[in-house]
Amino acid sequence: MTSPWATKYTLNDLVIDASAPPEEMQGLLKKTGAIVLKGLIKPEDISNMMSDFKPHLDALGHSGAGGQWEGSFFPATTKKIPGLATKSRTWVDKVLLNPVLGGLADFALTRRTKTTISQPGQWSTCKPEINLSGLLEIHPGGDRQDLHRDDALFHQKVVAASDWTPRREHSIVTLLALSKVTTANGGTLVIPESHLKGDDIPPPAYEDCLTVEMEAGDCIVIFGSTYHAGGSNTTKVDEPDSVRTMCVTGYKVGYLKQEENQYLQHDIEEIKKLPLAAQKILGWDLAVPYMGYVNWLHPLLTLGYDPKDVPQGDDLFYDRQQGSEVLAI
Ligand SMILES: O=C(O)CCC(=O)C(=O)O
Ligand SMILES: [Fe+2]
Repeated sequence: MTSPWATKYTLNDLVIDASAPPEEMQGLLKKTGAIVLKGLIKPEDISNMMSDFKPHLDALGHSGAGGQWEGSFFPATTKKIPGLATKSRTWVDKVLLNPVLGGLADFALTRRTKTTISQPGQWSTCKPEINLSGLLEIHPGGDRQDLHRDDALFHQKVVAASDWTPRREHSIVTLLALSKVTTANGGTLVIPESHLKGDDIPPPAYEDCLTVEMEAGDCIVIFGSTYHAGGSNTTKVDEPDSVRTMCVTGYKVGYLKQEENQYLQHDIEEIKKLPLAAQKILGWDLAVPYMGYVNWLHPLLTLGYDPKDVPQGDDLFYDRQQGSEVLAI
């Protein structure tokens, strides 16, 4: 019997040029639940990031030493580095503030609702923010992860649907290749269209997956409700392309808790040095209306901003622009 998770897609069907129009990317993502952006990040930016991450990777010692993780979700041979925002300015400028990734996060995760808190019927727009950031480097011998939907973190149950509709996703995750990514070195396993299949049927199996192979600079974008897993690294130590280095950047709906707690992860003095747009998407922003205030006021004030440059009063609850053209999403 054919698996209900079996897909008609091949890897090539998920691939789209990183310079394609946003509507095309969104259309493909809605249909498949996962897309591969070809050539998103330039080679010199990849090599700058690798130089920034090298001391952190070296500090972890020999791969396979284990000790970084107890349990099965990440294999012991996976080297993991957290908190990229204060480890690589290139990551901040080219990945965190990447307009293509930011645009896809906005598309899937912005929430806009007519609310009544202090005034009747006002539009409030809540922008996405970072869910997690990290380097995931799978070394030889690493076993594949369990297949999962990242949105399970948010206690989400997926209901089957024939088409994708707004508000289905609670998060999206992006995995940027910093090395060549192959089937042998642990390419991500993904099940196209699994985002439209419900939790009322038995979960999928590895046979239902495609393996995503990429060149450095390519990036896979996966909806929070799409089944996926890191692959097994079946290569031998020192074989060519035996180390799979990927940078994970996840986004979530602004009013949900972050998977990687940015406020405790980073040295606040380092956060103060980042551009405003980076500070906001990392979480030093309000999820309008009024989620995440400090001292009843806007959290950006904790980074030393002048109160006159920061929203206050009713701007903490409602959009200043209350146009009727605003769509509820
Ligand atoms: O490493 C990968 O390819 C996927 C990682 C992943 O899905 C996760 O850590 O949630
Ligand atoms: Fe995942």
